[in-house]
Parts: sequence; C-alpha cells; structure tokens
Amino acid sequence: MKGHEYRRAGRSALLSISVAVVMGLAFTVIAITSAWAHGEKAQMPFLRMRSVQWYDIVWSKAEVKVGETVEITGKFHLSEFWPDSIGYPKESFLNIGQPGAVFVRKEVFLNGTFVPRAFTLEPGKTYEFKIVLLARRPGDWHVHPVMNIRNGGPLSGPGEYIKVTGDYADFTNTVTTLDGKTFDLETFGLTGIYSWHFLWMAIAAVWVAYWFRRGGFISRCLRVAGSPDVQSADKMISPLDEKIALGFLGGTLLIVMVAFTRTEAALPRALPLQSGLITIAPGDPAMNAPENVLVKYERAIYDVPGRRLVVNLQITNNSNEPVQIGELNTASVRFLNPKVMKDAVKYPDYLLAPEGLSVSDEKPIAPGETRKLSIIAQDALWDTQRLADIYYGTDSSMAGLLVFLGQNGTRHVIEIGGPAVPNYTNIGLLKL
Ligand SMILES: [Cu+2]
Repeated sequence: MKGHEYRRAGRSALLSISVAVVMGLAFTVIAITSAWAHGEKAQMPFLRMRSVQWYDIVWSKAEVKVGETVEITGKFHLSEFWPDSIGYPKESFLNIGQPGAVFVRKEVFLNGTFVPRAFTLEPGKTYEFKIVLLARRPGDWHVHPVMNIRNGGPLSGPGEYIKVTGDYADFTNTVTTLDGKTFDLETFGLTGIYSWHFLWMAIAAVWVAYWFRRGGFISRCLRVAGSPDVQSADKMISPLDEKIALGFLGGTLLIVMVAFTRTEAALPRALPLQSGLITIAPGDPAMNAPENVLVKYERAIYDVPGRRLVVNLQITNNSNEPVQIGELNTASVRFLNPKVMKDAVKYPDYLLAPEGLSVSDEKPIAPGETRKLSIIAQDALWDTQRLADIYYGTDSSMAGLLVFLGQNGTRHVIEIGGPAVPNYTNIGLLKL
C-alpha cells in the first residue's frame, strides 16, 4: 500500500467512526423523546386502534409512600381487527411503562392467573388484569399498563400520574426463597456484581493496553493489510505474545471454573430461569358472553378538516331494555357522549374527550328495534394524539370499543371496526 492509500484508508476509517458516533447520538435523542411521551404517540394509529383495547383502567392510589403498593387493574379486549403487519400475540408479556425503575412490578395477574412470564392471547377475547407495584423512588411518575407482543412491540395503555413520597433510602424489596431464606433484592448480590464487572474490566483494560502499546491498532491493521503474504503479517506476533495471549485465555477460564464451582457449593439448590408460555385461566364468562346488542359496521369516513370520524352503523337491540350509545374508546382515547355520560368520568385528561361523541339519532333504541345511525367522534385529540394519521395507513381502517348503556344500568362493550376512508372536503354527515 502506498502513502496515499494509507491516508485514504485512514480517512475512510475516520469517516466510519464519525458516522457511528452521529448515529449513536441520534438514537439517544430519539430514545429520550419517545420516553418523554412514553412512545404511544410515535406509534402508527393502526397499531394503537386495532391491537389492545384497554378499558376500565383504575390506578388504586394517586399517592403512595416508598415501600407501599399500588395496583393498576382493568380490562382489555384484544382486537378482532388485528393488523397483519404485526405479530400474532402468541408470545405476550404484561408490564408497565414508567420513567425508569421507579416502581417494582411485584405481581401480575391475568384473569386471576399469576403471570410472571409470557402467555398467549387470543384476538377477539376480553381479559381482566391486575398489576401490583411497589413504590421505589420518590417523585411524580406517569405509569401505563403495557402489553409487549413479540414482533408487535410494546402496546401502551393509558397513563396516569402516581406521586411517590418518602425517602428512597428506606426502600427494601424482600423475597423469601423456596428454602425459607429471605433476601433484599435491592442489595442482594450487589458486591458480587460490582466485583465481577471491575475484574473483567481490569482484565480487558490490561489486554487492550498490551496490544495498543505496540503502535496502536489502525497502523498495525494497515501493516497487515499492506503485507505481501500471511506469513510476513504473522511475524508481527512474537512467540512471547503468543504465550501471553494463552496465559490470558487460561487465566480467564480458570477464574470462571473456580468461581462457578464455589458458587455451586454455596448455593446447591438453584432452579434454572423459568421460561415457556403460561396458560391463562378462562376469565369471568360474562366478559366473553355473546352480546345481545348487535352492531353492523357499514362504512366510515375520516373527515380531515373537521377532525372527526363518522361511522355508519346498523344496530339491533335484542336486550330487554332500551339502550343508548355512551362512548367510543379507541387507542385509549375516550370520546364520550355527554347526553348519556352525564356523570364526570375519572380518566387521564390527555386522553379524554368529554363531549367528543354525538349520535345522529339520540333516541334510545328500544328492545327489538333495528336502527341505522351515524356516530361522530370529533375532537382536537385526533390531532394531538396523532390519530388523524389513520389515513396514512396502508389499510386505512379503524377499530374501537363502542359502549352502550341500558336504561337499567347494564353496559354492553362491543368492538366495531372496518375501513375508514379519508375525506378532505367538509361534506358533513354521510348519507344514510
Ligand atoms: Cu406516560
């Protein structure tokens, strides 16, 4: 290799490093912004409207002390309109979305089954969940239930602030093992973790320094590249180098073997990390019973200038009481019909449109009656929650939960869904 070739190789190496650094910075910035918004808004509307339909979410307390528990309970309906572009929820995991390790997820239940690991969910079914959290760090934290789905990503539910008071120094997280020993997981094994990390870092530093002091890495790499054949390149490594390298290898293996044997002797009863899918018990049969209010989705438009979704439906009331439409819940945004939902609804403000839903014919639907009507979900939340982007979807479709309220207080939660065609001119209501 000639002088200018060395320079060119050096320049391209420098360029690669700069590109890597810039990309690293860019990813860090993206990670920070999405953590700020907890990522929901960054997800495409089809992902949020047609995957996990969270509802009846309750945060048991608005304020807790360090070391106290708080529960998030609720239900979710797994959409029948599950998009093809994301993984089928064969391997799913229920977690929470929080800004760092501010709460410890102590227990999780799905239909009453303890689910510390992954499980399979079935689209079209409704599930009940409970997450028990232990407050760890003082502060005001936004906490969401989150369903992680393999090849589907984290699907976030609504978030609410929980204030944690007290002192982090008081926090303990004790568990009792099967053989009756009690540990504080907050500090258990910490000395070991630090010692092992520092040991390996020290060994690595010596290893790097040993090779680096021979003229750096790039110049040696270029010398190898410039060598006429393999034998002359190999001459750069002396017999002493080889012995030292073997010493490093042998020493490392010896450390691992000795430490492993000692740990085995100290903790003879160790269970492997538990994996595999958990079978969830069937939930309350009422949750998945066939509804006696039938809804046929006819067509929908998303009116872009009006920020509203208009859906034409045909509703048959086979129940024994008159029913009215109270709410449309999609992507955790609740569009309420103020004529039906008269009491104040306790729900995170940033996802609530208290007067967001109107119905073309508000008269209660009588038992036995079939009626065609339009629902109109209109609110600035279509924009602020970036759901208006629905018309950028490759299969421009919506899905959501329609909530009917019976005159005697019965509630019917029914998923509706289908194509939603964008409209760019203000044409008013669709013709029925
Ligand atoms: Cu949040």
